[in-house]
Amino acid sequence: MDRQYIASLGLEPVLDAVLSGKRLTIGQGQALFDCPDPHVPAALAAHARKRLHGDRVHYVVNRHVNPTNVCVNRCRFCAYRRDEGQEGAYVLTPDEALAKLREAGAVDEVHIVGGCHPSLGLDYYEDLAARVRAAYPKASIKALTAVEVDHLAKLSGVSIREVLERLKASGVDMLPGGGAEIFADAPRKALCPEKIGGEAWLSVMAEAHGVGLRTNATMLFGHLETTRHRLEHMDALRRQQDATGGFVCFIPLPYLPGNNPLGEEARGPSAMDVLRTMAVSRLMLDNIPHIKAYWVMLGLKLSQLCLSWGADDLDGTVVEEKIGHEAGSDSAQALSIADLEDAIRSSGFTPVRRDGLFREA
Ligand code: V47
Ligand code: SF4
Repeated sequence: MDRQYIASLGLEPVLDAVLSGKRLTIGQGQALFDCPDPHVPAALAAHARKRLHGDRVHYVVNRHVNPTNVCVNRCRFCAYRRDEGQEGAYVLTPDEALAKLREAGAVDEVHIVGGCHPSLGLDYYEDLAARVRAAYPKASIKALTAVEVDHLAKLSGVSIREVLERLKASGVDMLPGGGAEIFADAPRKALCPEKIGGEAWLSVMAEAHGVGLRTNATMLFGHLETTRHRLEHMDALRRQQDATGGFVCFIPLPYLPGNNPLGEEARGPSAMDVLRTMAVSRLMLDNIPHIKAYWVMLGLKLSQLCLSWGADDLDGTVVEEKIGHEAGSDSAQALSIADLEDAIRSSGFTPVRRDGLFREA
């Protein structure tokens, strides 16, 4: 793709910024969303991705554990939550959670996330994390979103810092990126009015970074938000990253419209919108090292394409996933190491097995 062509689309300043590693403005991000030729953001993101990661694409051998689907919040996009006592509501005992983990065999990452239960306090999660740590001394434990941490602080009557310190002392290495949704007030209030706001989410993450935990960050898109809201979300994350530096990976999550109260009021992003959002994420988030194409929500084939649009991670073997599948994801429940490596190689990249913190495993 030549300079003259990019200049003819008014994007020469964006090209220069990308080539010199200069931070893009929100306006430049908007120009990439609005560019009539989607191959331009693709080519620029591929360049940025190559500079950071060469032809490497990461994956992780992991297992998800969702301790409970009972949740006091009622996010309208959520197909997973249940009220206490409702049919299908469950809480795993730590023994049951450990048994589920053992079924998966050896793993390099354990991902623990669930609902905000009205009475399951911090003790339960400390016990669970400590038992996972004892059973998997070397695995990364990625547990509890900023929303769950905030909920536990309120429920157990302790500060957010204390929750984070106690989780860390029990063996937790990092927090997953969930609960960020979209920071902008208007769509956030319409989607998940009970959930902590964007600023509070960022503040929990800042405290987590402050106690030495690393974290991921997500963005749910393709529902009620505009592309401007997405750019503001990315801008807030990179400013937080400038200040506290603990974000490891950004995960743009496509809204899935199945079995939830929001339903077809929003239809989810098109494949092209997913690809473009991956590319813009890679280009805007100059200080977050990794961009994940989460195959569970995207499907494996679209995730493979994302690798040429800025993503450098496919996530993992996973084994059992509830949040996306209850919302209508028709991707598999699990992939083998061979499946993931084949998917990466057949997309033209070199697979790299990693742990939760992106250390080679
Ligand atoms: O915050 C809920 C999303 C998230 C729907 O950190 C939905 O490595 C699409 O954050 N359509 C939880 N998305 C999952 C999550 C995650 C997943 C994998 C890896 C990591 C990581 C984090 O799931 C929620 C919400 O944004 N979600 N419902 C839905 N209908
Ligand atoms: Fe609860 Fe999380 Fe579902 Fe919101 S997305 S209702 S916080 S389980």
